[in-house]
Amino acid sequence: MKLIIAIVQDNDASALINTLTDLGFKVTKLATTGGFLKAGNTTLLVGVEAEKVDEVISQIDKVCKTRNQVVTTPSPVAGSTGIYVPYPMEVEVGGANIFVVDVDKFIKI
Ligand code: 2BA
Repeated sequence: MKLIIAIVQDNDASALINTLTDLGFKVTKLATTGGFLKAGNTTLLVGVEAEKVDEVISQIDKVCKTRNQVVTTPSPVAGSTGIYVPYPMEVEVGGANIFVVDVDKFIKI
């Protein structure tokens, strides 16, 4: 058995959960926060048999879209002045970041 950990954007989460559950996959949704943007994202846990991993990844690929997001970081005008101005920077946030890990044991009681 494998555990798919997929970090997706909040905007795609509902559609992806619906798609996966309609196909019979079991999904757990976690409300998470990205370390860089400090913005909310969604982490999905999907436990599946090894032969189903590719099917889940292909559904994630179909639903989740890459988007550009502007993040404003304070940037020093000059090192010695101590004055900071907002500095907009565009980052591309992935459709999904996916980890697939081996499950030693799955117990349902
Ligand atoms: P965040 O950490 O908020 O990152 C959002 C986006 O900001 C990233 O998109 C990336 O394009 C950019 N970014 C992240 N760290 C950066 C840095 N040090 N310098 C410049 N740009 C940076 P994604 O790579 O698609 O990541 C989306 C979200 O997936 C991340 O949100 C984080 O929550 C998660 N994630 C990505 N890679 C991960 C990893 N190796 N381990 C754990 N979580 C990860």
